[in-house]
Amino acid sequence: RTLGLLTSDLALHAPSQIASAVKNRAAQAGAGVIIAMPEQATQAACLLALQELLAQRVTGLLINLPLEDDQAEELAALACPTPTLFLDVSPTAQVNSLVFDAAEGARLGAEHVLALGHRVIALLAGPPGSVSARARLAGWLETLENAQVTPAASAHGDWSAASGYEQAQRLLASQPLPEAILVANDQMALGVLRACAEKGFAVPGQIAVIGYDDTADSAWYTPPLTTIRQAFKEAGERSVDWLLQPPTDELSQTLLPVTLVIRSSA
Ligand code: IPT
Repeated sequence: RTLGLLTSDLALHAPSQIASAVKNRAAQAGAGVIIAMPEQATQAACLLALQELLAQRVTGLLINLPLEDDQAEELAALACPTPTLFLDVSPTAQVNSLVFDAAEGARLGAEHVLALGHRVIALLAGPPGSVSARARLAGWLETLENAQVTPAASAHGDWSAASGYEQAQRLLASQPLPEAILVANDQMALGVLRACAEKGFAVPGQIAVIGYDDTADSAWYTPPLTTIRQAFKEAGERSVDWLLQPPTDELSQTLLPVTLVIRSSA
């Protein structure tokens, strides 16, 4: 048995940690994993990569690419009857999915900074082309709105630490200075922490910073990062178990819980 993994850029921590868990779990079960990583996130590139995996006779497909509903549905139709599971789609897509609860994660993060008493809150979202990035942003906005707080400033990064650093320059130049920054992933939060340190802003004393992911290194940032935990290892393992023993016929859609991990940055 061989599984195919179609993944976002493995230079990013979250997809690489998922891939690692997938590879390990599959190996335990005596199955191999072939990895395809389309260079561009276009639908044409995704379809091509999927066809290449199918040509290698994979017995199951795991798709960890940010996809709009119609894109995912088109890939699922092409893959049929090979069991296929999507990890980065909206729960509204009519495909088999195993996704983390973005609305809940965003709410936990925003409520945490509100509970700390902060009202001047800046947002650093992920790329607008990512469904998960948009869902996290929507969750923040809804939670802030319920508390009658308007975001003091907002920006979009591309998930990388470099983009977090760049966008933080803008957020940190806004007046009044944000008391807290909600960041859509830990790698961008790493860049934000660096920008704060360079400008002499104490975290969390002057600015609270909260990330999202809880990747394996986030406890080792300075200061250790407060973040939303997505249990990537468990998600990778469950995906493999599902693909090796797919339930019959019915659409299988699982929403995975996330948790707030309080460390020292907020
Ligand atoms: C998502 C991560 O939260 C983000 O940090 C980035 O790595 C992104 O993946 C890459 O596509 S997790 C995904 C399963 C929604």
